[in-house]
Amino acid sequence: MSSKNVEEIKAESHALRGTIQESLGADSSHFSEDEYQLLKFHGTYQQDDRDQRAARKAQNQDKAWMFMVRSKLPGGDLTAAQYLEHDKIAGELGNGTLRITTRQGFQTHGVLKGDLKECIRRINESGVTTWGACGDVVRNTIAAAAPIADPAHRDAQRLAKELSQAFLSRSTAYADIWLNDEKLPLGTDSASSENSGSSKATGTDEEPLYGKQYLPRKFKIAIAIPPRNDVDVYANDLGFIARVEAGEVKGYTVVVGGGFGMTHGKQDTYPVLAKPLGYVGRDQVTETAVAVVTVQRDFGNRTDRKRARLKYLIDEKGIEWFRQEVQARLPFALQAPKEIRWDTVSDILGWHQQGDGKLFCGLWIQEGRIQDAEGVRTRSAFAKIARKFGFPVRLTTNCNLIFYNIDPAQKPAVDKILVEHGVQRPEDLTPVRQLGQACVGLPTCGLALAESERAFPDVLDKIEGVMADLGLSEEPILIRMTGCPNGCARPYNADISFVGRGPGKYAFYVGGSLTGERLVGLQQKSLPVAEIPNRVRELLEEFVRDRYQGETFSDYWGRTHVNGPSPKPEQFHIEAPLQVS
Ligand code: SRM
Ligand code: SF4
Repeated sequence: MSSKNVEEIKAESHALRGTIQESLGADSSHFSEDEYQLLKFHGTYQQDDRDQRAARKAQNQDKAWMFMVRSKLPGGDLTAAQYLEHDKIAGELGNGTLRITTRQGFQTHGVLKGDLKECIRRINESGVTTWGACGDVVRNTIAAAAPIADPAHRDAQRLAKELSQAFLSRSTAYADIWLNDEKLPLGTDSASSENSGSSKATGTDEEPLYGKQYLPRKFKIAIAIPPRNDVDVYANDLGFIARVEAGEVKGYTVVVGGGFGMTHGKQDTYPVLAKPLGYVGRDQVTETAVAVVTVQRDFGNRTDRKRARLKYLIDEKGIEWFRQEVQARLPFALQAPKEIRWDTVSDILGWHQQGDGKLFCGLWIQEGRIQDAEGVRTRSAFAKIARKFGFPVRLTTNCNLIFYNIDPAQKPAVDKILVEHGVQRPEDLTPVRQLGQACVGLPTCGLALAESERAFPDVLDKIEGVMADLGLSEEPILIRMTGCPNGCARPYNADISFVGRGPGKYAFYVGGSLTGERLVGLQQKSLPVAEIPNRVRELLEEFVRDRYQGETFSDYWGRTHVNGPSPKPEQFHIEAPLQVS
């Protein structure tokens, strides 16, 4: 363990350089703790294969060190060439899979230290960056995914790229370490396309926005377009919700202070949904974002990282105080937030018109893992489609993938490739399967307490069995799982969720909603995985018995239960019976 805290490491890092360069060239299997903290800002996490940990320890061997590399894709957009380069890198330098993340990014797992520089350099050469994909900065900006070509979605995508550029760290450390010292000016279009969100260094170590210590903690921004909350906007530190009139975006309602991380049993940590702050014109969005981020930079907690997210600052000081602080940094007045109505957090899957005569095809990916498995060769299918047709790709925060700009005449040929490779047709899946999501978890995540991505398909098989027994196969119920309480698959606003507590054990939560606007409550502190089907059966039997005709599980729960006014920390830590209204 390092003797320094993260604030000291950042302050002494020479704009995020530390000794990464030296260690990269050294003949060692991994980096030091201080370097590990700084590496995150460069978009990579040092990990070890946890499946091998016990056996290697028993044989007195070092951990099986490896790296996860996270590509930052504002709005989830990438060109076919960028997709293909990620696919190639995953095969040549990673573990042969590509993981779509719950923030529209890509993760390559299993990269060895000796290949790290090549991996990051090649991602950059394709016009995508990993700079700021992790660390105490503004992370990947997510944006509503589809339909593609209507003015609102086009604007959301443009805005994601604008915000991404505005919050890119200006330090040249990244270029110096990973890009063979080539220095490309910020905003220069690389060979890629305007889709890439590409970023390279700027030729300076000054950080006018972040300062020497960067932000107190990670910071997340989302852009949503009602009525589809496909970015789960309320889970973000800062959200912009489009106001569309006569097909045009007039401005954005601003919501602040969402965040899901917590620690089991630590009641001063808890998930929070973002709250309304105001409404701004389209041309005022970036300035507003800078004002919000800099209030968090100046006032956020820098002594306790568990309480350093914006949500705690707003809880401590109050939303009125926060509004005044933001307002004081703006040359225009924040207007009153607009009323917003949501339908769902789901993606639009399958074939659809994109708004300009072309089609898009939304494809469901099991837990976002693009791979070739027995009978289902998703990775080969997608590479073939990207190579043959050159369609651009958009990733979604539900970890699905969209090919777009497809000429209707090309549809049969695309379908043929999908069928030949055994790729699941979304229409063959139950709504529960289409909606469900699990975080990465074991074996790569160093924080996982229980299985997640690897356990979830089997858990859902069993839940689907229960639902079929009860005649509920067509019901849209949002079920999510995470391997620990950090909340990476956003379990705290789902209908039903399982949050890892220990091997084979999950905290069991119920009561979020299909629109992402309500938080769950704890039902059972520790539920063994084998008991999940019976526990869910009990819950759904009550639903079948008490629901009004046609009522969704979300609406039924909202009508019959009170999870407590949120944020109410106890509701996530104490197994209190929920009040029945
Ligand atoms: Fe996350 C940490 C994976 C989205 C909250 N998250 C981690 C790490 C890096 C573990 C670590 O710190 O060592 C995980 C790496 C696992 C691996 O092996 O790949 C990890 N988080 C992920 C991804 C890949 C999950 C996935 O299944 O896709 C998502 C990457 C998104 C991206 O492209 O940037 C991911 N993480 C989220 C989200 C969801 C979101 O942003 O919409 C959350 C909840 C929202 C929030 O931020 O509050 C989330 N991750 C966390 C936290 C808790 C933060 C907190 O405030 O307490 C941690 C732990 C931490 O930061 O200390 C964490
Ligand atoms: Fe890892 Fe926990 Fe995030 Fe899952 S929720 S990826 S186990 S940190």
